[in-house]
Amino acid sequence: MRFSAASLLLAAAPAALAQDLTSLLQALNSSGHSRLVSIATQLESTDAGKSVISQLSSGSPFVLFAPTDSAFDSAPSNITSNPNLLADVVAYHIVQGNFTNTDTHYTNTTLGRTLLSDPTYVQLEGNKSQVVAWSIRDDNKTHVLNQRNDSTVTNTTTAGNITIYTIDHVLNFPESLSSTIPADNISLTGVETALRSVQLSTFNSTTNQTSTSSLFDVLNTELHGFTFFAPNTSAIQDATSALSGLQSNTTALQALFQNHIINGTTVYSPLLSGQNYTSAAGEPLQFTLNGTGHYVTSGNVTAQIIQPDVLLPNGVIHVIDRVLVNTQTDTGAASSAASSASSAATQSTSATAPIGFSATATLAGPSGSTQSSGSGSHTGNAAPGSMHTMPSVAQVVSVGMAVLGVVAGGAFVLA
Ligand SMILES: *[C@@H]1O[C@H](CO)[C@@H](O)[C@H](O)[C@H]1NC(C)=O
Ligand SMILES: *[C@@H]1O[C@H](CO)[C@@H](O)[C@H](O)[C@H]1NC(C)=O
Ligand SMILES: *[C@@H]1O[C@H](CO)[C@@H](O)[C@H](O)[C@H]1NC(C)=O
Ligand SMILES: *[C@@H]1O[C@H](CO)[C@@H](O)[C@H](O)[C@H]1NC(C)=O
Ligand SMILES: *[C@@H]1O[C@H](CO)[C@@H](O)[C@H](O)[C@H]1NC(C)=O
Ligand SMILES: *[C@@H]1O[C@H](CO)[C@@H](O)[C@H](O)[C@H]1NC(C)=O
Ligand SMILES: *[C@@H]1O[C@H](CO)[C@@H](O)[C@H](O)[C@H]1NC(C)=O
Ligand SMILES: *[C@@H]1O[C@H](CO)[C@@H](O)[C@H](O)[C@H]1NC(C)=O
Ligand SMILES: *[C@@H]1O[C@H](CO)[C@@H](O)[C@H](O)[C@H]1NC(C)=O
Ligand SMILES: *[C@@H]1O[C@H](CO)[C@@H](O)[C@H](O)[C@H]1NC(C)=O
Ligand SMILES: *[C@@H]1O[C@H](CO)[C@@H](O)[C@H](O)[C@H]1NC(C)=O
Ligand SMILES: CC(=O)N[C@H]1CO[C@H](CO)[C@@H](O)[C@@H]1O
Repeated sequence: MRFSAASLLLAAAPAALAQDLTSLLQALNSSGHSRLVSIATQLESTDAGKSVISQLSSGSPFVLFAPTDSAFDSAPSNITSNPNLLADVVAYHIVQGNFTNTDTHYTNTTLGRTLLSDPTYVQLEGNKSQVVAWSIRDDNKTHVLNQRNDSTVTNTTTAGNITIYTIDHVLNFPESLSSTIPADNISLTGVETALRSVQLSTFNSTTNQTSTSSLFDVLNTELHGFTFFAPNTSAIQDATSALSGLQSNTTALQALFQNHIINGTTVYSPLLSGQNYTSAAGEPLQFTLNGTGHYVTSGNVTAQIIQPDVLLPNGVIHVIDRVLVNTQTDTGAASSAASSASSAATQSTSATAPIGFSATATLAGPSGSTQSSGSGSHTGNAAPGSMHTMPSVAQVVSVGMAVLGVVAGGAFVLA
């Protein structure tokens, strides 16, 4: 019987932890998670695995996304064969905090911080650990966002302070911008082309050398902690004339795209509500939430966030429906925002509830009368079937053709 293998694990655990671990393993076993129970035993073979088990059994509240046995059967085989990867995978299924009675329907996306902090997979500011995002859809089911397979919670139970969400797939970690763009069915290929054409000089204080990389490479690998308001491909196409007007002005194009970025801070959607941030160009970014949705304003352009919380290893994207055509800059404000972001990042915070919960709880008010309806075809993450799944080959080809059209028009070809 699988559970007897786990008694080896229990024997190795400190007595104080053993009781919490026993009740957790029993709960998992009786809810049919025998693979997860045996994986817990496997975790004892590595330091990273032991650390995950000891945090989980510390008595602190957690939400454990518990994949079913068949979810493990259909997961890539390297997950279970590589003990270090396995520890990271389990860590990504453990969310810190008690999420009961924390009603987050106001933004319709709930995010919690996991135990996954391995720098191979996570490069957020201040070495923060990665988050999981989920949403309750019209089918009344909890769907985990940004997954290759639609992943839903099929049962909920508790063991001590741990809430167990049975899930029908093993969750995958957020992938880099370059891997995320082709997998995204809301279409960011237009903005990829644009970002690749905008060069940015960066000063490396270790080597004292200035080097040039494209804004795409900066977001893909160089920045640790950022928020990018990414216009979708049709927004880029709608702005073709404004963008072609700037094509010979490198400074203006740089400013325009930096006005879509918060440098140094990963701001998930619940934290946007009612807040102001400074863009990487030093201009104010303002956010509003009303009955039709979530909006961002820069200069005189307001765009709607149509897919929030596309998670990346080193930041987050919110997909928007218009280009924020603002070429204003304020370099002083930009560098002071970046330096306060880096000092804020080092302050440790304990994750005990959904991210942004206090902000949204205040905004939602007692009656919840201003709750976002998130209706229409543009609900992004909140809409069924709009998740981060692989588009069909036909979709990829048609988007590719559309982008080629924009490029052939010369909008992003810098002299
Ligand atoms: C849900 O979990 C409870 C408690 O472990 C268990 O009794 C029940 O059979 C489970 N239901 C399903 C559909 O798996
Ligand atoms: C659950 O958490 C509460 C408060 O955080 C704590 O007092 C209690 O001991 C914990 N329970 C277990 C079984 O660890
Ligand atoms: C979801 O729950 C609501 C309220 O309980 C109910 O009216 C609705 O029919 C449910 N929808 C589905 C698809 O079960
Ligand atoms: C979470 O907190 C609520 C009180 O807000 C408490 O009733 C519940 O038992 C806690 N859940 C767990 C799993 O600790
Ligand atoms: C700066 O240069 C050093 C040495 O080449 C390199 O390790 C480091 O990653 C660079 N920093 C950035 C931010 O590119
Ligand atoms: C970089 O410049 C600073 C200040 O001018 C100097 O203290 C430091 O030694 C230089 N580092 C390198 C690697 O040249
Ligand atoms: C380029 O754009 C910047 C910022 O909008 C503006 O100040 C500057 O005059 C422009 N340069 C040219 C040559 O048009
Ligand atoms: C955001 O900026 C607007 C306009 O400057 C201001 O009215 C508002 O009070 C600011 N909000 C916050 C939370 O600072
Ligand atoms: C972010 O801020 C840092 C520190 O001021 C700066 O070196 C870097 O160029 C900025 N990146 C972007 C994309 O603006
Ligand atoms: C919400 O705000 C947007 C942008 O300001 C506006 O276009 C829209 O009409 C507003 N919706 C409601 C219901 O107030
Ligand atoms: C927005 O501002 C730009 C430059 O400041 C101006 O050219 C444009 O006409 C303005 N657009 C609207 C809709 O006000
Ligand atoms: C658009 C959408 O999915 N809205 C959902 C937001 O969450 C509530 C439940 O909290 C659902 O009832 C809505 O359908």
